[in-house]
Amino acid sequence: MVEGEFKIVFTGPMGAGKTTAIAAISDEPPVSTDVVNNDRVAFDKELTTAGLDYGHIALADGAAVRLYGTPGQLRFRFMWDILGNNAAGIILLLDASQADALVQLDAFVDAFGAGKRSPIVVGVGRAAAAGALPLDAFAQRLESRGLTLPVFGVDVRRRDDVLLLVDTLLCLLELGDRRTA
Ligand SMILES: Nc1nc2c(ncn2[C@@H]2O[C@H](COP(=O)(O)OP(=O)(O)OP(=O)(O)O)[C@@H](O)[C@H]2O)c(=O)[nH]1
Ligand SMILES: [Mg+2]
Repeated sequence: MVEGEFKIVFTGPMGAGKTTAIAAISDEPPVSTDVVNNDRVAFDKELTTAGLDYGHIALADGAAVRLYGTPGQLRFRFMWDILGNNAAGIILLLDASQADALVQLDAFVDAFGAGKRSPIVVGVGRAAAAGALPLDAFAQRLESRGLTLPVFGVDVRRRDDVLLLVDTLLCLLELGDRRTA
């Protein structure tokens, strides 16, 4: 059983679904800092996060989870460090239909300490889209770097899918606690 309060950070490139994922599970409507997206070339959607997302959930097992979302755009890179500071764990969201998804995987894993500072769980969206990279490609890329991180196919619009990522992260945290106890 997991107890206490946890800070979890959702990160990943623009359009991967960080804001959507937090909205899908937060007990209250999340705080959002989305502004009009002026970079429709990078990702064609109406809004983009300029500061952070914030939501929270109380889990049945007694854990209170604070959910933070980073911006995806590189010009807000400084927010990754601010939000990643003191995070218990990281949920990295990627979009399998983007050609550079594996490059993004490397970049975000490195930016958040490659799982050495805090555990990372990877959620891959749009895996069923035409031309999407297979899930195995993400796991293999990590393995080729000597990293074993859980990789799940998710639809960030679905509460259960996002909760699976959170629960997996909490399990990893509990395991880490036991190993150091
Ligand atoms: N059709 C479809 N839409 C999806 C899927 N997964 C996510 N989306 C949509 O993709 C968009 C993701 O946008 P956001 O949640 O703003 O993404 P973000 O990661 O917060 O992006 P930034 O804040 O700009 O970095 C939302 O409109 C989701 O509804 C999917 O599997 N299929
Ligand atoms: Mg966002």
